[in-house]
Amino acid sequence: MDKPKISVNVHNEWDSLKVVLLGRIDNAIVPTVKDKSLHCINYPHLSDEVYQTIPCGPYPQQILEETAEDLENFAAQLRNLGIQVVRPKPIDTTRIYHTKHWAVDGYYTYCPRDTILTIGNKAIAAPMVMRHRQNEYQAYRHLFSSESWVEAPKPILQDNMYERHDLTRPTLMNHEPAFDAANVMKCHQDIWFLISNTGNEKGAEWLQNYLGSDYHVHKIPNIYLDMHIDTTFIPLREGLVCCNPARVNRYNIPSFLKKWEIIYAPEMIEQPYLKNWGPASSWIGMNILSLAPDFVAIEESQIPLMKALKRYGIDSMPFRLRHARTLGGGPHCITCDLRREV
Ligand code: DAV
Repeated sequence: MDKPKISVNVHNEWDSLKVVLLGRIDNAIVPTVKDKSLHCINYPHLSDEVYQTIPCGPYPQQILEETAEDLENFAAQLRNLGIQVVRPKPIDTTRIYHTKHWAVDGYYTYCPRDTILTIGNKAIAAPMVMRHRQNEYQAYRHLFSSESWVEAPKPILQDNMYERHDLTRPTLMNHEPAFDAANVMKCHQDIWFLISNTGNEKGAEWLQNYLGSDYHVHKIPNIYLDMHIDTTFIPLREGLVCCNPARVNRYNIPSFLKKWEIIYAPEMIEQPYLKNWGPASSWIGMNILSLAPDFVAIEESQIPLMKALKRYGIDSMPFRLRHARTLGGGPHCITCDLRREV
């Protein structure tokens, strides 16, 4: 018999976590089809020549094995807290996925956050910006009933959607709605949407239109152009947000955050990582997952950040995630909250 489907209930980033989706490392690869989408999204700063030399295919065996172990241990820690943990179905990332316009292989299911956006009682399969990830949602579909499942229209993603001549502007163009789910933070009716290489204006407008007038999608342009919102803003509870001090300051802070109390993240503790395998910066260390308004899951080496949070009454559950930077995913990225309760 099929497992019962998850009934989604998520209104913010901090209510008490009851059910969580945790990624898998099985079959993770860096795509071998080195097209313009992979270049402009994951490696915009690399020249054409250097881009052609980046490693691709399966991650080194040690990275895969240690990450599988870290994820199992993290799942056990979460279950010990009474949180239900569900996992993606392994997908064949080497299979070629094609549309009329292009053909690519896959990537991974290590970061469900990138692909699935839960708001209210819906799980939205995002209109992914990288061709290699357009089919990734298949790994998650089985978890949800048809009432809770929503698929955003798939963008066509022709070559003119990507442009990396001027890196002071997003490399993702605005011809059609496209965004990764990890560009979004949820704070009740206020939805924060980072305009960046992984989310465009039309994407924010599609989301606003889909959610309707009960919600306000706040576009956040000109703060961080690279990938995803969750190394820049981490809302911790109503009125308290952790910000990246290298990107956010009192001059560029979005006006809807003016009344919020801000914790500027302390300097990150650098994790060892394999250069050129992944697109993440050292700020992946501030990518934390709230378990409750006063309790977060955090990568174990980030002790200064744990101390900074403690001053605001927030305790930490440290856990091991040795290859967060190489794989481009910390605690927030590798999870997706499916149920939170007050
Ligand atoms: O700045 O390190 C990481 C992407 C997280 N999903 C950064 C982006």
